[in-house]
Amino acid sequence: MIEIPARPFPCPFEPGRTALVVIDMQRDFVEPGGFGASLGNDVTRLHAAIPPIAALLAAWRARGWPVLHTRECHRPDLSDCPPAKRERGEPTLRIGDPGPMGRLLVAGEPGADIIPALYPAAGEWVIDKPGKGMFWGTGLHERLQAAGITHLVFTGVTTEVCVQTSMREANDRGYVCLIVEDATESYFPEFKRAALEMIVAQGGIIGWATPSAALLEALAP
Ligand code: C5J
Repeated sequence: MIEIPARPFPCPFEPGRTALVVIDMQRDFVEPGGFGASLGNDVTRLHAAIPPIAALLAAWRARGWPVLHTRECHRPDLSDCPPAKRERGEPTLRIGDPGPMGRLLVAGEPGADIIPALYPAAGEWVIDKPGKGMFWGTGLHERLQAAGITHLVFTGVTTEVCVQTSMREANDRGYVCLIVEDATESYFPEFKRAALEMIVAQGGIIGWATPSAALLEALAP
């Protein structure tokens, strides 16, 4: 067992039983013309998380540790996209509408895929999820248990939506959860800050937080 310097206190880390989780680093959130942009967001705000995630992916891959990517997307017939989700607000395009990267947030479309800089390597898990959280409707808990994974390191976008929801779901299921502060981003810096504070408040009520440099240094041989 390794201890990672973290807030609110050092975080236990089990080599080999800790999956790196990369949440929704999809073209639809990160590139112009996708779902994130259709909601009026400045997608360039998410780009700062790409180099730290790439560094963490390299560290996990070098050690042969488990990596899990998620994609928020729906079946082409949208049978797993509730009207309450699709019809909300006044976006320029809705989920399932055709855009410059194909139909928004639809599985198999170019926009729903992961950005080239962080593309999954052979053998890494890719979980398609219809919700914000990675456990809802995915069977992921059973797969993680079968693989003996007990600890999760969270990265990806957006901090206060899919990352925080997934981390809360994981915390409730008994996983030790660490979020990497510079490997997650939001369209709203103030929401990112608040989400990180919520996670570590009250003695780490949802989990731990640390910068990527501290994590990588603690893992160095
Ligand atoms: C959002 C996500 N923000 N991946 N999805 O709708 O955070």
